[in-house]
Amino acid sequence: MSAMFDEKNLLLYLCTDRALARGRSLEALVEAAIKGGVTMVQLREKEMNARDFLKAARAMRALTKRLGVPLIINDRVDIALTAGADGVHLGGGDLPVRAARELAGGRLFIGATARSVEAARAAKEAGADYLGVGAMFPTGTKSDTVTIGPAALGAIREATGLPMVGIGGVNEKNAASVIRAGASGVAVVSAILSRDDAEAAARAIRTVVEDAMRRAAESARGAASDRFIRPESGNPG
Ligand code: TZP
Ligand code: MG
Repeated sequence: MSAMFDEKNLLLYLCTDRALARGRSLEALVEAAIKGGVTMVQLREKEMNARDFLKAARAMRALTKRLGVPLIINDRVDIALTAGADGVHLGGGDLPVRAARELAGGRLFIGATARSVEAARAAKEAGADYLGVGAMFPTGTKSDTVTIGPAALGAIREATGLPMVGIGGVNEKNAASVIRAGASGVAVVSAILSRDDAEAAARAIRTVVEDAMRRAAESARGAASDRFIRPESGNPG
């Protein structure tokens, strides 16, 4: 586990997809999204060679540093380390979490994709700081994924206690259900980047997520005080 990982970073996690920028500059879109309330950015480049990916990572590093938001690199530990990113996100076809941890030591946060309790336990054991769990809902952004839904995330949270985001088809209308299931936040691609106004889109999701977090905390406090009161139910006062 890296010393500096803060679960609050996961509140609204933007994953990039250059195809959705539709001619707009990805950096400008990311900047707008951060202004709207994005708390962490993952640079996700599936089409670039290593040189171009490194160049893009350095540009995104400069931007996110200026705006005070952590940067995660998708798939590539070497690029994350070279660009001075804060973390790396690893899926099934990438370096295993344990190997990435050996390479990076405490220099990177490590996020891992998990769709099952078994995979999530293995990622935790190997040293992952957080999990990306999905797909929550059907998505057109990634073809090789299955919809597992918020309840599966709840089971993974229960089993591991690790900080986690729900990803896949998340938008302002369904983000609250992901938080209620136990997520620390939501990871979003198209519901921010495919919108005409990325700042407003991010702000709308951030508001929903914070509201759902507040309600979840209130109901947890309510449940705790119920437990405290119940044994005294015979109390005449
Ligand atoms: N991993 C699981 S689903 C997904 C990724 C990268 C795509 C999420 O994109 P969107 O547009 O937020 O559904
Ligand atoms: Mg990957």
